[in-house]
Amino acid sequence: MSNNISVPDIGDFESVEIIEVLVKVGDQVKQNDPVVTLESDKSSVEVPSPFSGKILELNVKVGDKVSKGSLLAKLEDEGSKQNDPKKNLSSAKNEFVEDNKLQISNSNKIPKKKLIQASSKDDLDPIETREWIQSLNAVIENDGPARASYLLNKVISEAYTAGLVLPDTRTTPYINTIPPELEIKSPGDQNIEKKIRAYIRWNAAAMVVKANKISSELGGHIGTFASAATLYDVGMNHFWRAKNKNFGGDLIYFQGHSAPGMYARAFLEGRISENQLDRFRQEVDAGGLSSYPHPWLMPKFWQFPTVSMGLGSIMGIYQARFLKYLINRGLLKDEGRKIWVFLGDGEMDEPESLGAIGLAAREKLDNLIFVVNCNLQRLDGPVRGNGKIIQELEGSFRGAGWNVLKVIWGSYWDPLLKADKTGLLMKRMNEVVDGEYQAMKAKGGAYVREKFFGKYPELKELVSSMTDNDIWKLNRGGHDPHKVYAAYHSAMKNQGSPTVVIAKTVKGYGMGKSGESINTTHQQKKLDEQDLLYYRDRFNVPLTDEQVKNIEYYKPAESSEEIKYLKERRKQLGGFIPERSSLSEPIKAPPKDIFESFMKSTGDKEMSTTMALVRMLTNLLRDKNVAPRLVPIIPDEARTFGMEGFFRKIGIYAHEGQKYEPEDSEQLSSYKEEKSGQVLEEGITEAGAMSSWIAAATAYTNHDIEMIPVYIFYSMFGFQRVGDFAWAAGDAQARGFLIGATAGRTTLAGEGLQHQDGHSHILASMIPNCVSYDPTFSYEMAVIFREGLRRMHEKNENVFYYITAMNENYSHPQKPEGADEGILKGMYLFKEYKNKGKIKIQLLGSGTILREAIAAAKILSEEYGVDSDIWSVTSFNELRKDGMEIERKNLLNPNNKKEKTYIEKCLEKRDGPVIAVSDYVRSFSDQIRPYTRKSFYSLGTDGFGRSDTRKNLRKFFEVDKEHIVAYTLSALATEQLMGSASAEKAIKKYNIDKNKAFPTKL
Ligand SMILES: Cc1ncc(C[n+]2csc(CCOP(=O)(O)OP(=O)(O)O)c2C)c(N)n1
Ligand SMILES: [Mg+2]
Repeated sequence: MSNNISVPDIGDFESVEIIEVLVKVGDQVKQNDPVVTLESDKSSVEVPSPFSGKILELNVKVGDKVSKGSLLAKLEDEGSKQNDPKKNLSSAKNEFVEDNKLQISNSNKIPKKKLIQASSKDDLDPIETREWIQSLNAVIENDGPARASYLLNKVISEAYTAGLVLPDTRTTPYINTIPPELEIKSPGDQNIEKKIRAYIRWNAAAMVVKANKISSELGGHIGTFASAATLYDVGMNHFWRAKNKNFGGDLIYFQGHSAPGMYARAFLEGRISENQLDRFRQEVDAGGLSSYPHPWLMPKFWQFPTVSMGLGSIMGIYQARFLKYLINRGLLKDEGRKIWVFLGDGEMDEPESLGAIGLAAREKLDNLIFVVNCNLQRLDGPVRGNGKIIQELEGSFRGAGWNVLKVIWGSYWDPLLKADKTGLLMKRMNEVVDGEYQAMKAKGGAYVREKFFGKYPELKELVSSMTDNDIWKLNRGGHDPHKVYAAYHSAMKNQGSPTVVIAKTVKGYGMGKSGESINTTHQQKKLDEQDLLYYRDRFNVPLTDEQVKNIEYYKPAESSEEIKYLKERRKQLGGFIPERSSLSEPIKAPPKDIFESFMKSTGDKEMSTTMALVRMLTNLLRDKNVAPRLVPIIPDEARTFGMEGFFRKIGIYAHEGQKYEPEDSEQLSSYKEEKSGQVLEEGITEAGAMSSWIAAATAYTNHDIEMIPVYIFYSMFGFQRVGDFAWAAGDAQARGFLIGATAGRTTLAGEGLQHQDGHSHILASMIPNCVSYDPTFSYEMAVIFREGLRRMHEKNENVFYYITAMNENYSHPQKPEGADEGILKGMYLFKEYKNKGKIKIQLLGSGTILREAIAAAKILSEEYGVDSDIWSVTSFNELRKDGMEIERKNLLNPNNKKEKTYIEKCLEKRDGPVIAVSDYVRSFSDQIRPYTRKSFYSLGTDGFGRSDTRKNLRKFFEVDKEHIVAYTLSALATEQLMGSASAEKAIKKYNIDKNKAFPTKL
């Protein structure tokens, strides 16, 4: 029996062209193997075979036009069933049920918590209140917390039904989430850990103070790590598992300006020398330590650049999501690895910090743990003087669906809270604002007695037997290793949601008058002798006064119990952290034939470079080495770029699969979500998409697997929108492709000022390891893309590619013989006009405007007798890099024969001035001006964009063929290579308005 393979529902398109036939008669195909590729004027899509079997008959050829239902081929049936979307659906449903089970069983783990008795002046009937509370306690006692929660939920539903206004439940009281009786105790030796922490604190402060003795230019921070030392130490001693050959490793995003603390620990571990500590922030001669976590500067140490506030948060979230993606796609095994992200409370104001917490909850990222160090201060002063940052954050995270663990009070508070039968202490804790809490830690025990406890006589009485010093010792949760341990332990166990540990600390903890909890703490980097002696005494660091005055570091002997303990703990946890390494295998670059079709002329067929790129990616999905590693990342623009064919072909990643039958399920490009889906369809979040890209682009080091991320976006919403992420990507040594689509100021016609990009290449050029290209033709795109794959993913060079792709359709010529090298270096000779032989110009063009230059050259030759060499400049940026480097070399070697820049080699034997044109601002092409050693005129798109047709826009910005002709003739007159009459004639002929203002002023 035979089966027909016909064109399925292809959406809105009628009569689309077949551009590839991927099977022959006699071929054995499997279900879902591609049979033909169809291309509309916007996108290309493969038609998969609905069955397995042998091709009996082919009914179409390349160039044929087909519509829904057209017969493509006949297949000898092998009895395989058609792809059943309903089947996928039911498996997704099963997963859903499983997930729900997880949540239900989780809810059994709600900690048993005794409610305290409530009483206040607002309570009209305290006896009744007590009865309610006693009933609840009885249910918890007898039937367990699950039953108690059930009953409460029922009561709440009833209350809503009765129209009661219920209290806002986003926040819980201002006490620790985990009650003392449910705290899991640390198995560590607290005495030794305390000593280790003291030495780390000391050394971290000493390195900053020492550096600033060398020069106050060097800067540094003491107060941040001083507040966070316990939060880090507990993780290092008990939780964070390093990467080694048996385990992938937990990933820790350290708060950027707490870096001295990490160096100080690495010093005790023997990984960083005293000499290096002495070189904190003195990196210019090798061997110094970088100010903040910078993998570029310390590539074997730091993993994540975090110091630009807010980036760590969102990059950590997408890192956790990408880890799940790799696991769900079967590329990594699930080892229960965790991503920990340390953040400052001030930092949480960055939109990026909270911007993706919804995604983290939605994706059920239980591999993610945030620790927000709430020392209540930022740089200038309090984070929320009039409010409570911890409560505010709790509300945001709980509202988003996170597991929130507040660690507010240290163990010294436990007996007081226990003794507080009326709830008054908790009431006082709730009503004091952060500005007051900060002042209390700056002003001592007597002040706290008066201001905090003194408000209510009962509370004053509660602490009457305590000395001021006892009151001063009432510690904050983030400084109590027991509380921190219990929270981390609970965070590690949590399933089904991400966790945030919100810890309350004191900024500049231990710094005393010089910087504890005072508004200027953040920038305190100098401690005088008295301050240092105080700091030593506060933490019992065994240094003599003399040693303190000399600001010596403290490191006990290798045989000491502290060093042995510290090393043993790390050994148990698999090695040191942070440490950066890569064990990934390179990916073999695909054979040339994958790209071969792009090297040929497209004849009359018109297409955009975006379409060419999408076709290239489709071809790459047929390469067995590359296909599984490709990570297409799209921020809700797949249809804009003609990539909807990817949805069905490789699926959209969705950790819960697809729980619904998509509206377009019958169509070839239907919206298919899958647990093992490959496309990261990010929705409208450039920051999120970029964070995904960075996670994939650094998978070679963080997960030891080389991935090939290709993030495609509107070029205007690229570097301009997420420039700081791109900079961090460079620091992190990302490898992957950024594709700025719909690029150019005049090429994206109708969209107007905010969409039209005339400068993304300039922004790209600022990132030292970003290689950028503005290709015109599909063969240029193919040569560049292939080389990118080879350099980054086969040769593992630490560069990333930015390539612009356009949406203008035109036909593409065949690749000129031997053009490859020039395409990659940045320019090659595309065409020469040498019929007249007298006057000549060098016409340089990039992107779509090269085509205007080509058209102008024809006019100049035919109508004005001007010859030209037309150069396709694929990268002004790469040419500039070469120019700068060679020029520097020549200047440094005045005795030697001058080396030539690549541009010079291209142009030295060519006559005439240079006219350089692009769809970007003039400074893009101006970059190469000094290296051409010729008179140089640039035309570009300086000014705000606006909506109009391409033709009108190019006229407005004066980059159309008519302006190129007129300006060229005028330049030739300026150069005295011809008279001015021709230029005047052309200006008149093309109606060029000499009185029009310069476009930047319009
Ligand atoms: C994007 C960005 N803006 C500003 C800064 C400068 N800066 C560094 S630390 C800091 C204050 C940080 O306060 P917080 O997040 O509370 O951290 P803490 O030191 O208190 O732990 C500021 C404003 C920066 N690093 N990044
Ligand atoms: Mg802070």
